[in-house]
Amino acid sequence: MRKIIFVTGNPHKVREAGDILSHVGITVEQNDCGYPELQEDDLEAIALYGARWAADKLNCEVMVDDSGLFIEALGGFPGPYSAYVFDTLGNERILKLMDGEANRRAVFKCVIGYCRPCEEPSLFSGEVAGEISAGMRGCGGFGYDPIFEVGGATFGEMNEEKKNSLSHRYRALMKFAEWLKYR
Ligand code: ITT
Repeated sequence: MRKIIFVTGNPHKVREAGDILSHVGITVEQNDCGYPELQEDDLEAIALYGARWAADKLNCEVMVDDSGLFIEALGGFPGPYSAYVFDTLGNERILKLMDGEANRRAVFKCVIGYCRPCEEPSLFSGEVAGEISAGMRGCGGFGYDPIFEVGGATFGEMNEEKKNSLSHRYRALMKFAEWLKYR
């Protein structure tokens, strides 16, 4: 098994990535040293900077994950600000913003950044289209999972195996694992 340091403060991401990557011979170990999150409009720039910064700081190969929920009716909000908005508003108030809104379409995106010390980072993105539910449903998962619905069920209502077979994170990590095979 190849072990990769996953720099994140979010243990839920580590568990999901660990489950997904275990099927392709990779284990992940969390390091929560944190990295400066640029105030950028796209997840790619945040992941790129974070991966390079963490590889140089820890002097080993690392991965980071920057994710965001983009709600169409809200012009892509909260997008790259998803962590801040989750901490300040939370799911209930996002649902209030969506009150009476017929267009419930949303996309969850994940960008994995990978880097080795003194090398250029590589990025792998994945996304899944879904809808913002009318209310919070399900007690699985974390973050926005109770309000993000795919095929009639929220991520919060799915078991881990189901979410990890179709999520934005799964899609990004599969591209990463495929690329890593030859590195
Ligand atoms: P790190 O930056 O330390 O990795 P974070 O939780 O701040 O951890 P993000 O900025 O990528 O990570 O996350 C944006 C927000 O979206 C944050 O509130 C997460 O909890 C949430 N989030 C990320 N992935 C999610 C998923 O698969 N399901 C539900 N919410 C998710």
